[in-house]
Amino acid sequence: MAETEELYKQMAQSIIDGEAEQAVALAQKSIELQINPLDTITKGFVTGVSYIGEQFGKGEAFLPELVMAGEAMKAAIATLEPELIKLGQAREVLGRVVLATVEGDIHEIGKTLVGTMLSASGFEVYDLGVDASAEKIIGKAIEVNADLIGMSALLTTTMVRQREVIEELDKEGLRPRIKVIVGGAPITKDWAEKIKADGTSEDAVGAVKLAKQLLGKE
Ligand code: B12
Repeated sequence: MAETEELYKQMAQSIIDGEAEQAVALAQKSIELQINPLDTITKGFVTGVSYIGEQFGKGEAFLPELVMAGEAMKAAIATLEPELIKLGQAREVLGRVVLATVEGDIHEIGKTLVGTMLSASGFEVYDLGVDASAEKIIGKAIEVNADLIGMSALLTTTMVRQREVIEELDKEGLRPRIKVIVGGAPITKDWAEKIKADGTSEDAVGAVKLAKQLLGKE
């Protein structure tokens, strides 16, 4: 529908402009129009955040713009969260997941989205937030008797932390009982295999599918 396409464009633009209020208003409008919140995120808001990321990479956008875009993105996703939760119809607890962005990395938007989708699908999620050390992640996994650890890394300099956590888990004999999934913009299947993770996915819907597969809950 042309109207929906136009709305997606406005959503992307609100992120590019770092206009959190506008982003929230557009997210609310999408709810009124009963657009699938996952489409709103991927076809609308993510387009904007990807664009600003590219511009930043090319030196054509600067840190304050990145920060504003990040804030607008967070506000939009927070508005959509109740709708995302409605999407999943969790009836039983599928497993316990410890989720975190690795040490040295403060990107939280994708990780939080993965957490919301996992919760909505029936997983019990312990979200440790950002900049989480290996010790903190493993300690929590032991404490809550986790079935799965999910680690997000958005920087090429922090993705190595995922390997450190996996090595430490191996050393402590906690695998294969605890499965590990990794994700974030720079994470590839090759990387996941190389560090002996149990899998990766490039989006939140795929992360839920993967988690279910690994825990035999499909
Ligand atoms: C927003 C943003 C920020 C915001 C973050 C705000 C916040 N509260 O999270 C702020 C401004 C803080 C920021 C800071 C920095 N950033 Co930044 N940032 C971005 C940007 C534009 C978007 C990230 C995002 O939110 N995407 C939207 C979400 C929905 O997507 P996602 O995170 O990829 O998550 C999805 C998947 O990856 C997957 N997924 C994610 N996690 C997980 C986990 C699991 C287990 C699984 C299975 C799947 C999964 O599912 C998610 C949902 O679909 C990216 C560009 C990009 N294209 O990624 C740059 C980017 C990641 N940043 C970059 C840089 C360089 C920085 C800074 C170093 C800049 C600086 N000079 O200070 C700092 C680093 C600070 C730090 N120590 O972490 C670079 C990284 C380059 C590199 N190769 O390492 C990028 C790629 C921009 C660029 N092109 O240069 N950033």
